[in-house]
Amino acid sequence: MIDRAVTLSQFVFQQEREHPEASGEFTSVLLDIALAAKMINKAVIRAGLVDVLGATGSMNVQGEKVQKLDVFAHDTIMKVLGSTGQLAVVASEEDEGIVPMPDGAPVGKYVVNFDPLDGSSNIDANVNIGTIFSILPRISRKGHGTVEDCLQAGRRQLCAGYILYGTTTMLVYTTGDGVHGFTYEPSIGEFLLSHPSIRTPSRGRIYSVNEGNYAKWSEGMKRYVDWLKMEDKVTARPYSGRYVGSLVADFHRNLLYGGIYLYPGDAKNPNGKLRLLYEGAPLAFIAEQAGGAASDGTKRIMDLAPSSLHQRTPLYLGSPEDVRECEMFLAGQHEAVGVERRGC
Ligand code: P6P
Repeated sequence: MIDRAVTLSQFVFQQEREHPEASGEFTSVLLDIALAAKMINKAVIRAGLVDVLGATGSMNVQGEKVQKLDVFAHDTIMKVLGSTGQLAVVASEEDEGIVPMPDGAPVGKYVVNFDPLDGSSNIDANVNIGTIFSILPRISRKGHGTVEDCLQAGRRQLCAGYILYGTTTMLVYTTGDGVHGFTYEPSIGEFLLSHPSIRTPSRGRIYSVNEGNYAKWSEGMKRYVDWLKMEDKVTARPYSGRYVGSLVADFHRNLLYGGIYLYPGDAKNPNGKLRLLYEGAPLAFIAEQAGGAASDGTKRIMDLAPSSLHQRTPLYLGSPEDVRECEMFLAGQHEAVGVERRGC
């Protein structure tokens, strides 16, 4: 129960006071990301109006260049983060390589990996989209940051979070001390604490996957999803299928309600579609901090050491009992699941 309005800044500084052991120095990086999120939010919620406002070609009524929203989001985050002096290097899903700090700008000791606007293809349908970010410590000693600074396992993250843009825009993050959600109040330009200490149910009743790929799935994956859809009161099946096609929206709903998000590898793409650095690792940190789990089907996502910036990974994310059962099906141990669930 929240008895008073607490802003994101007040909350993070309060956390710092309560946990003197936490350096918390990256707080200003988190608050800079929140600033960029407010700027992106303003553009995202107006995106549908650009045509209505009579944008002609690539210029809108204010005479501004109308950018693709994901490019705008990327540029906005780069503009805000590039001048803070806190970062050594950033990596964006929108850029092929790493982006060092501008020449002459101070080089700091943190690294940010981010997906500036995940699910942006949904914007024209007014479906929620999101920004996903990770803050890590640099490991290189001096000078500009390096690609190795970005290619660290998820367990090295100091902070991970996402912003979910929509009629209600939310920022959800963890620094390893639980997961906390803030709802944006545009009239005062603040993210206000609305979901302190989010815990995800140990088991859900929702599965989120693109079943259009069914024919390309492994036998274990097919068997798991078929099993979820079978009628069985003892094991609370069938589950409900809920798939927005926007990872941050699907993940956020399942985080609160319980359930599992699945993006498997398949015959065509053995490592699936989603990126380890920009999607898997940050959401895995959040899932685990909320009591959930995140796997690539056999291994913990947080333990995977990326070998390239845009490396993809199969992703099974959400309620721990659901993720574990999924792993058992993928490993061909599905008979054990039936026995386990009945407790016999
Ligand atoms: P598919 C959006 O393009 C995205 O990266 C995620 O936000 C979303 O969950 C997934 O891809 C949807 O992919 O193949 O189901 O359209």
